[in-house]
Amino acid sequence: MDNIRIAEKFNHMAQMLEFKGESQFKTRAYTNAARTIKGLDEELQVLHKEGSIEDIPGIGKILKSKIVEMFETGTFEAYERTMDEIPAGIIEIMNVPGIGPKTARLFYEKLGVQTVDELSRAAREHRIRRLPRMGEKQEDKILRSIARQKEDKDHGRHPYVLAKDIAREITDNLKQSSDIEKVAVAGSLRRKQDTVGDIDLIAISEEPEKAISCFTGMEKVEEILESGTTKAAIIYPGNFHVDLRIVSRDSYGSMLQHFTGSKEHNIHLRKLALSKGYSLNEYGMTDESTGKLTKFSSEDDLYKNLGLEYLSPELREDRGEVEASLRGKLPKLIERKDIKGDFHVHSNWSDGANTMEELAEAAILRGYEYIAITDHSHSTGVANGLSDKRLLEHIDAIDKLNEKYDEIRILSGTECDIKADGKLDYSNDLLEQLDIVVVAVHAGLDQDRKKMTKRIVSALENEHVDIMAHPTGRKFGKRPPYDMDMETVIQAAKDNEKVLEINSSPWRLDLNDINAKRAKEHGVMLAINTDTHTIDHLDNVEFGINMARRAWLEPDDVLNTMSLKQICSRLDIPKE
Ligand code: DGT
Ligand code: CA
Ligand code: CA
Repeated sequence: MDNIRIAEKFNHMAQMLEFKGESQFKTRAYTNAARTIKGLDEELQVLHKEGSIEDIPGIGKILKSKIVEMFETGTFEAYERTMDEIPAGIIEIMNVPGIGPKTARLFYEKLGVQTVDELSRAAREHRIRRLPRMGEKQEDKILRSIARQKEDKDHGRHPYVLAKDIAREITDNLKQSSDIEKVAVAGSLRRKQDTVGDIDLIAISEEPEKAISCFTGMEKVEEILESGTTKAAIIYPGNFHVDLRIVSRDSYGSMLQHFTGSKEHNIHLRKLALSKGYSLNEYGMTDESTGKLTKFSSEDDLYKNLGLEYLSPELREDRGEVEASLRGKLPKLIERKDIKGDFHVHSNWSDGANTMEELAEAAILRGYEYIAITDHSHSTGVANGLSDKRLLEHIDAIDKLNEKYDEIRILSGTECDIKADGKLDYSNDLLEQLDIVVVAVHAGLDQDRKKMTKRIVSALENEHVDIMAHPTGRKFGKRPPYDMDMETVIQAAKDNEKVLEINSSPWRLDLNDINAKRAKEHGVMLAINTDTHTIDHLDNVEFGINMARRAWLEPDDVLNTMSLKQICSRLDIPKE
């Protein structure tokens, strides 16, 4: 452990003690030591060997013993104990820039706020401004800090689609080795999170060292970070950190489960195991009274032993899945085969690459019953949006095309702009002539929260509107979501019986899992659309399904699992 990390731990300890209301004397000892350590020219490890740690001003016997403890274990006992005493979310609150231990304590004591999410809700509900020394300004500042911190966290993470391709390339490579029996993806990538921090792989091998050198010896490896006897870590092009762990066949299930996570899910499982008298870790389950270790070669067995139904990796986020599994109430998650069509597709009439025919045939190939062609409206000038006149021609062209195909129904649609004032780009008379109206925000994204929310809500109140596309507007690497009140938008969708989109573009994934789950809980239906601009994009539906599964969606929650007949009656579309 290096000086920087040791200093960070001491600073962290000081924060926690201050939160607990311990004496200044105690907290200062830690912050002073941290400052001193940061300023040292030599590593503490070296000073320790020379026996001169205690010569450092401000570091006495007690702190020295903690430093030595950190050399050995990476942490110290008092630190871990204090961590356990404080709700995990509080630590995160103290990490929000501008919020120190005293303020965190105030929020905790007066408002019961224990997580960053709760804090953000309290600010939005204007409960912060009523506290002493707080006001409207502080509330705004807190919300901005939380948003900025979230962006920073996302920074350095990779979109799922890129990580998936890299993982595929590496696993294909490893599978060729005769020393590797099996290789599997774990971590956030297996849970199909929208972004991943690093890639985690697990391999079964009877020759761990050979397996490791096969991994670290791959041609494209840019840097070997670690190369041990059972685990290794490398940097792969694109700044991908990849971890590999080698396991034996008999504990494969335990390892895979552990390194699939999430961390929060694992913590919950460990608590459950403890309540039954077992301790659980990556090697198996140990009977606390006899000390007997049971290993698991499959995840299925592991979950069964805990009295749980098997949990799809997408659900393992500690968002209620363990409780649901205990009650036998897990959702029957949606699958790709449930999808019967797509409601958001662009042709070369606006900014798509393909003709309507090509799109129809690609949809037939995928076994779809319907596809909506939703070209842009005229405000989106850059995307060659359709004028009123061209929209009418678009409708005619689709009518003609429908005469040609028996296998599929082409729905005439639009992706209509919601203008800055909330009005739509086409008149109601025009919208009425379409089978389906998808609306979206494309310009004026920097409106304030109130305006943007109102803008979207007024679009959702239009009787001709069916679906709100990419509701938050985020794009990985390009822009964060625009500022709007999701809760209000979801409620408006509910009140007006509108559908919210899960945009499957791997650069959007919007709604994300959390918002889509919230929408479902409010009784709002979702549509998994691809926003296709070239026929290959139709297969992006896979990424939308990932989000939907992470949001606990079942087929009945998703509009495009309905048959054409059901769609026609729900959307009031003439059958022929
Ligand atoms: P990422 O890489 O940030 O997208 O997220 P994960 O979930 O892949 O996290 P990672 O790579 O740090 O670790 C992989 C899994 O290993 C994680 O999901 C659960 C398990 N794990 C790692 N560290 C801990 C820990 O401190 N406690 C527990 N219970 N599990 C851990
Ligand atoms: Ca990971
Ligand atoms: Ca990792």
